[in-house]
Amino acid sequence: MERKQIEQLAEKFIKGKIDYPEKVNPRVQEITLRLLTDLMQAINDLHITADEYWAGVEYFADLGKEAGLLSPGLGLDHFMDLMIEEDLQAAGLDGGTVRTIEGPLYVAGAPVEKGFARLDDGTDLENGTVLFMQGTVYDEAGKPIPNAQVEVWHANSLGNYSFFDESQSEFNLRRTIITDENGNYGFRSIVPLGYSVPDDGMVKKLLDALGRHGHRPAHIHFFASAEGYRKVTTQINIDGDEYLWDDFAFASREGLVPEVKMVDDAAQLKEKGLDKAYA
Ligand code: MBD
Ligand code: FE
Repeated sequence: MERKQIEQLAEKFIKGKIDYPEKVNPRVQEITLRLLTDLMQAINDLHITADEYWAGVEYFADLGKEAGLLSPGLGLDHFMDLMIEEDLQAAGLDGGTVRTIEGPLYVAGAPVEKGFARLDDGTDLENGTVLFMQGTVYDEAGKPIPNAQVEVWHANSLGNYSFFDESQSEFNLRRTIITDENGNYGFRSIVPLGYSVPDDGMVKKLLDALGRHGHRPAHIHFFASAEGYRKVTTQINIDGDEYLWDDFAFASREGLVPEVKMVDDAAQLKEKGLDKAYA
């Protein structure tokens, strides 16, 4: 089909029949028109058969709640990060901790603690290695920010997240930590295992057809926010993971892989500078 005809059809389908002009959202209209045009063009160019087309419709019907997992798997979450960074750079607002994707597994409403928190409920200690992390929230000038919110969430030693894995207690491995008067936060938890997409799911099905794995390296998610500041969405990765630079979600980034220090007993924490954890 000619390009002109495809454009005319898309225009007709989206703008040719408007029954309630007062309800039209021009932005939704513009985006839908563009996506429909591009989709019809792809069907034309690739000679997508009717069977293939309907298999695609069925795929999306079955995808359901896994849409939030398809997006990172196709690299679109990371792409959105790069788009946001372009805008921030243009506005002269770049710098600071590098951002990376939120992923689909954040849950709001985690318990709030001041300064230091224990994230794990203690049930995963046979499989888990105890982990301490501490840090400071700084402004662009390097001044610590007291009372900043550090929201932390991560998977257990099997790579599963509370709420999505009903075998875990509510808000296990999820906390909001308010930085102390020096802008510091710290927490005790267990070392997570990298998440993998469900074996029986629709995302796995597509990844299989693309010859790709569906594993993430072990990681911990963060939102850091404070009044008068932009919120940053980021993660850290646990160094040494086999998928560290082979993330199915393309979210590993330079600057987000802190040094891991191994200790044998609590007394060594202080020697290694983990004073928050020792306290
Ligand atoms: C995760 O834990 C995650 O962080 C992402 C991006 C996708 C799926 C699971
Ligand atoms: Fe995650």
